[in-house]
Amino acid sequence: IFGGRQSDIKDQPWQAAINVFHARRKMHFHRCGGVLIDSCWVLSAAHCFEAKDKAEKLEVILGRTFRKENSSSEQIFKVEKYWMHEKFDNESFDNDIALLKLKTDIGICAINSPEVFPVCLPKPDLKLPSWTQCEISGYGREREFSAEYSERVKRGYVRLWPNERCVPGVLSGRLVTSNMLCAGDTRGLDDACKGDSGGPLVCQHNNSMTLMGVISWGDGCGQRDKPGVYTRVTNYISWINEKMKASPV
Ligand code: 4AZ
Repeated sequence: IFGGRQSDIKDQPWQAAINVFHARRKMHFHRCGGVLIDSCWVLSAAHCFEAKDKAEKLEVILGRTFRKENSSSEQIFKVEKYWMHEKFDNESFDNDIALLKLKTDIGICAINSPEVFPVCLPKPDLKLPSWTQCEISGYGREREFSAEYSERVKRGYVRLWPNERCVPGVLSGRLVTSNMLCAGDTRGLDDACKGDSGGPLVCQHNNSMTLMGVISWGDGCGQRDKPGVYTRVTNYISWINEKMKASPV
């Protein structure tokens, strides 16, 4: 997260860190953020994965404030299977969404606690007003060209941009589709950055924190008058439900 502030996982208990095992180096590395939406289900971005990434190499960490430090509140899971959206386009990042199913032998995966708790999904027709203030979070870079990801989870505040302003002209000419939404701070303060992808954009609605976006892409991080681009979660509610129904825990 560019800008923003250091946070505690209790303030974003749905935040996940997705790590990938590197065989040659015998270590896990941070790959992306994710969002806990149900005990055994984590949403992320499709561009975080490549066809060659085997589910067995993935690890999902919940409940950690410090990215590389063990904590008594953490819950770590292997991934049984994951799905990238069938229509994900690696050029435009259209349909940049993926769903991970956590591994369990007992029908329960994540257990709710102050540090681990699923976010609400919106109804498909939920439209929030332009400039609604929402929250982003993640363990990603604090500056576009930092060498390292953040050691600690951060959060930032961004506002939802009107669709009319979410156009190639403000994003270095890159295509923007109706499956994307823009959010940012016109002052170029808080923004998502590399390593935050797959993580949450949540907005308060009816007193629940509701997942409106999945961090997807942008032109750099925290540049003035350039929003971050997010996968528009309301467009994928049936996709998510179909995947979950087809693969019961
Ligand atoms: C990235 O590289 C990335 N400023 C994600 C989000 C943003 C920029 C880059 C938004 O994953």
